[in-house]
Amino acid sequence: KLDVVTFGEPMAMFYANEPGELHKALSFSKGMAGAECNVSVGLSRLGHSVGLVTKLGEDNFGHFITDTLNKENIDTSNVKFTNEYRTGMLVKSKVLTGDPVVEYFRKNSAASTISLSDFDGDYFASAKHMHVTGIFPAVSKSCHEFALHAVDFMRSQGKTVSFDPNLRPSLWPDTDTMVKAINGLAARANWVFPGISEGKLLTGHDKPEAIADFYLARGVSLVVIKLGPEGAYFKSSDGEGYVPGFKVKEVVDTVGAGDGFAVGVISGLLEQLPLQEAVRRGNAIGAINVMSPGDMDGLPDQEKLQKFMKQ
Ligand code: KDG
Repeated sequence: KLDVVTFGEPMAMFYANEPGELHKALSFSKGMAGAECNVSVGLSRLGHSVGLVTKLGEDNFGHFITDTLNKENIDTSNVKFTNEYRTGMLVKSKVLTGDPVVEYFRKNSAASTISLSDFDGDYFASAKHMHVTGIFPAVSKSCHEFALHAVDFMRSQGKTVSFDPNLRPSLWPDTDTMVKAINGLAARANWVFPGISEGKLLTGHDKPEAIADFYLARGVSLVVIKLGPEGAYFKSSDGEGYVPGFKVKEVVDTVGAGDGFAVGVISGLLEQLPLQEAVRRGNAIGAINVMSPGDMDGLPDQEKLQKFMKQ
């Protein structure tokens, strides 16, 4: 029995230790990346049981990833290994302000070969909730099919599904294809968490209220829009509102903030917090996450989270 199941492409990540152009960096730290991994780690640290479904290369990065997931108490019994393809990886620059540069080495990766034949309905059905991001459907056509099937399957089982668009234009052939695919998945989910600029691009609307209405009209029950340091806006049939963000001492790395936000909202809703409180928790974990260098180092346990939220 799992609280949450997710699927995606975990990668080995090398992030530069000194600021500057990526090709000039000489020393890197190693970590695990992948939006779905970040969300899994965050939920697990807060005490939820999580399973991650993926395919990895039979190589040192693949084993590094399963070791890391296992250390975080994430169920890896549905992770497959292949000898034919390699585990994906990425390198990331260090910046003093703004977003770092990310370069991928993931084309034809092991995870990109995931297809419908890998879908294990019993495993998915053992979870109460599923989290999906818009990255995995961008990885390959067969990954896109897998994502659509997983969402339809979970909904047919009466489970809830959350969706974070997580737009990665560099992984899509063009903007139109990306927008269609992402909105197609979003409309199938219960809860959708776009960033404000993603929401603008995906819906053609500028205001958070209008972006939320776009998805509510398509059958989504809750839309939470991330507004960066300003916090978030939420709307559902139970109500709507703005929830202010938390003060951040020093922004170290913005990557992973959205994943932290998803962790907060999903865990809050699974713990039956009032909607507004769940969104506030999303803001808190997003803020905590930008204060640390890797994508997931900062993700808090319940104690660290409560302490931060009391400040
Ligand atoms: O959301 C953080 C992710 O962007 C990062 O961990 C890498 O999954 C990743 C991606 O494909 O960009």
